[in-house]
Amino acid sequence: MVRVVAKAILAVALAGTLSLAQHAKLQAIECPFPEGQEVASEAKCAEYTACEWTDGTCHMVSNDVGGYVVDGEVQDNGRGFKVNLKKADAAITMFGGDVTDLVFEVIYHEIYHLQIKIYDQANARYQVPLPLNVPDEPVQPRLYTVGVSGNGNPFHFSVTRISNENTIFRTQGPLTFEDQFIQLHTQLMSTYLYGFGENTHTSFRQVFEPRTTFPIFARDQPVGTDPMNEYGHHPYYMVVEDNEGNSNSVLLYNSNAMEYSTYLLDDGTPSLTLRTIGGIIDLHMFLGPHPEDLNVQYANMVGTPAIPSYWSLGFHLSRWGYNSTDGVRAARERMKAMGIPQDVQTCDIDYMERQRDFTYDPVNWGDMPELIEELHNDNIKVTLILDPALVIDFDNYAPSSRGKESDVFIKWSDPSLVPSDQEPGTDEYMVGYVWPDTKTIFPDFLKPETKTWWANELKLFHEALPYDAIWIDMNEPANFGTNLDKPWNWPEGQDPWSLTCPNNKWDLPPYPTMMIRVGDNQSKKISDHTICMSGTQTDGTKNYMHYDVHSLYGITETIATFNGLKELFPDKRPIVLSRSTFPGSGKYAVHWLGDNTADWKQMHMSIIGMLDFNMFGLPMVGADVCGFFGEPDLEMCARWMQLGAFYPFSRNHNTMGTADQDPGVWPEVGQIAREVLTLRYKYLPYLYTLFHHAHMHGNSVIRPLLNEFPSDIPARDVDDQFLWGSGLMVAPVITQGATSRDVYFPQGRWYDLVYARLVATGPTTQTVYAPLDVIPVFVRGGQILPYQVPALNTVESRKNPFGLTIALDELMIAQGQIFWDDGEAQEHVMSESYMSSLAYYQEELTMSVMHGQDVVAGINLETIDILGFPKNAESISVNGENIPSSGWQYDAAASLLSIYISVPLADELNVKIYYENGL
Ligand code: MIG
Repeated sequence: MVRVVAKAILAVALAGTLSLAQHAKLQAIECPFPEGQEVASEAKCAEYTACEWTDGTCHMVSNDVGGYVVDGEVQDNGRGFKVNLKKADAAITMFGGDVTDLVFEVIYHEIYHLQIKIYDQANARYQVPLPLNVPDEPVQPRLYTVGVSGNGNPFHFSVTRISNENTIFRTQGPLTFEDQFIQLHTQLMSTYLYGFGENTHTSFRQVFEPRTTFPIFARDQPVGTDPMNEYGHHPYYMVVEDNEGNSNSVLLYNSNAMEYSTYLLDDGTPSLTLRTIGGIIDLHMFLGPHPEDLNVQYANMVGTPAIPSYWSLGFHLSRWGYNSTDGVRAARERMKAMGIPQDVQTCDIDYMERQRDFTYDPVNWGDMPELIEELHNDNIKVTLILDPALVIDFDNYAPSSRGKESDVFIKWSDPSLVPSDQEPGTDEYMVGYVWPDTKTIFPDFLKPETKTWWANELKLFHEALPYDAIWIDMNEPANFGTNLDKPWNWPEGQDPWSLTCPNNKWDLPPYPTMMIRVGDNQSKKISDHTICMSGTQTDGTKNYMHYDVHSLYGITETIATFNGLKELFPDKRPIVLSRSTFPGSGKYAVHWLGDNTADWKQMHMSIIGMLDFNMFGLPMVGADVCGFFGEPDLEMCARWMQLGAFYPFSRNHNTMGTADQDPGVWPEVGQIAREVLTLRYKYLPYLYTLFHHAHMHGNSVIRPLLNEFPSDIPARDVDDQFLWGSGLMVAPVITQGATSRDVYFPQGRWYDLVYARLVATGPTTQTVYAPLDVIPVFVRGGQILPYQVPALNTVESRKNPFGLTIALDELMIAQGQIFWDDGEAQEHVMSESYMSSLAYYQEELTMSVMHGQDVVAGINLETIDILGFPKNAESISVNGENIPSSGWQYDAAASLLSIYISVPLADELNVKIYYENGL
């Protein structure tokens, strides 16, 4: 193929007819049936003119008949180019409503970033109304070229990496662009495909054989192992292209219900089908070239992650069903009795009066203000849950009546849709039913008035209960019993009722995606367990169908809550824990991975979820430690506490009606939790430094091995181990009864974090001993990790002296950084933050302080552990002066040199070690 770099356009003339081989290849491009692929038959296939039955498969007709034809010459506009497309044959369709005239538009953004849009020439269609960060002017040079077929030819396009001619995107078969069904197929460079969420995939690497399809649409769907769409909407994937680890990533910026399929063509070519049932095709492609570069590039476009307040990196304890303030006190007492570190106590919906937001139960939680005060005096922060649905009780419930005054609730898109049995006096609001015992309405968080009203409610609530953080649940949004006779929790004795959605194009789309067939979709509808797609929302300028903006509910509520807390605590970082997320949520939110079960398989899946969300630019993530549903036994909870100690967001949480599972419940788990959380607290300065990089640059915090070792082929399949940044590798035991596990060590030296001994020099796989009280954690040679003497909470630990873990590589070199600030200031002012860089080279450690000396006043650096030091030192000087020989210790068995000093962290430091080199 010829590459035309100058115009960046490659005209590919496709032959009018396809060869037999091409036909065979295209048979893999499945024709999708709304009822599911099980119904495939020749007769069924014949119902769709866009489909063809050959050799027992129903597949899309070939591109020259079924797709679009390039209609005119390419128009270059300096920023990229456009070309018009025309439907090849109007008679060929899946569900009708084909858009006849399309625009294919390429927009160059950064050296590594381009955007490709395909949209209706004549009529504006819905587009995601949340802005992305793209440069005003395109940046040169470009790592890519885009090729599109020439005038009059069947439309296809490709994107090529210039440096090595890797074709990172090459459409295959026909493009389908109908009002409510858009489908695009591309071939991929390899099957090293990662990402897409939020869903239930059971391996980090996606599966191509057998063909696998997953839905994407925000939904209150607990974790399981079948392909299911869960709480968030992240149509973003990454492919590692070749042995060198060149990688690209692609976001389909579209919020409609979707699904994607991964499969192999008959000749083995890895392929991907993307389907969405609204909006436009809006692809953002990134060229890395390496996975961690992609993380940075993507995060910069959607917004880099929030820097969490320091205390939120501490341990959180939670459960649904403490049932009273005394229930909380008892759990807190168990933590104290066992000496288990804790920073946050969370209260779930059982604190509320009749499960109404902004209230607390006067009977069992009557002394909640006192409880919060006690916790605060104990250095514990308090997180309270809120649900989006508010009760319709305008006379007795002020938040709703104020909301009505400001007109903040979601309405039916047309007055004729208001059901005749809807609660009187609810105007055109869409009425549903969730946790409270009366019907509810749903705030429209896209609307500016809603944000103001919500901020005010948060403020009034804080006057009653001085919380520190807000947890927003049920924001897919969840509604109970939609389209069914009545919600499962409908009050006894009342006539059955439920929110029932109309039969129109929004609530009964021709292709509702596979989501209606998976999980607990009882009504087999897209509106199942949520509100009707026929709702209307507005951002003040435009109106939107809920059909289009459904998956934005979570992010818009997150932003409203974040900004509300910002006003409430002008000098503090807001902490908002959200269940539903969308690209860009990481800038505001903490995320937990939803309703999991106390199950070993799900413990493993939590690592996958955590890796996914780091890709999605939301590194402050974790799963419910010890499982939400079900009851863990001692062993499982011990293992999960160990793994959870390395989740960025570390919280033990549990459902209603189950036995307590906080670590203090079992003395043995309590002991294990104390040890492992103490280890976490010790290395919080390292974790915090990683979050600083995430916030400033968009880096991941939790990394899959492939981000650090992109050309290491075995590392690409590892998803039961993960890294903290580039320095620490966690290999948790997630198998029942195991007392050891195999660990894959990529290239380099790896030391045991606790025992400071060299364990492996990779690449190698080794079996590591891990009895119940041990979680294998390794420091990577070449890294310096800052730490701080731990304490029972971060208020205390932040006052303690620092230390350094220096892990030497083969060349006896190591480096690192320390970031520090007051841990909660809203503005992340660099000049007021402490940053030092650490370099160890030729037996000399230098710490250079860049800025922020004031913020570390009074904190000393006291211990320096050098791992992999060959023999004892003869003398050691600190800032040019020899220290007495009592100032260090050498453990020959571990090859560990420990140096004891006491110098202000604010000062420059030089430590020089003299030892007899050689024999
Ligand atoms: O329908 O607030 O995912 O963490 O404990 C259940 C009660 C509602 C779901 C959340 C879970 C929380 C629970 N909530």
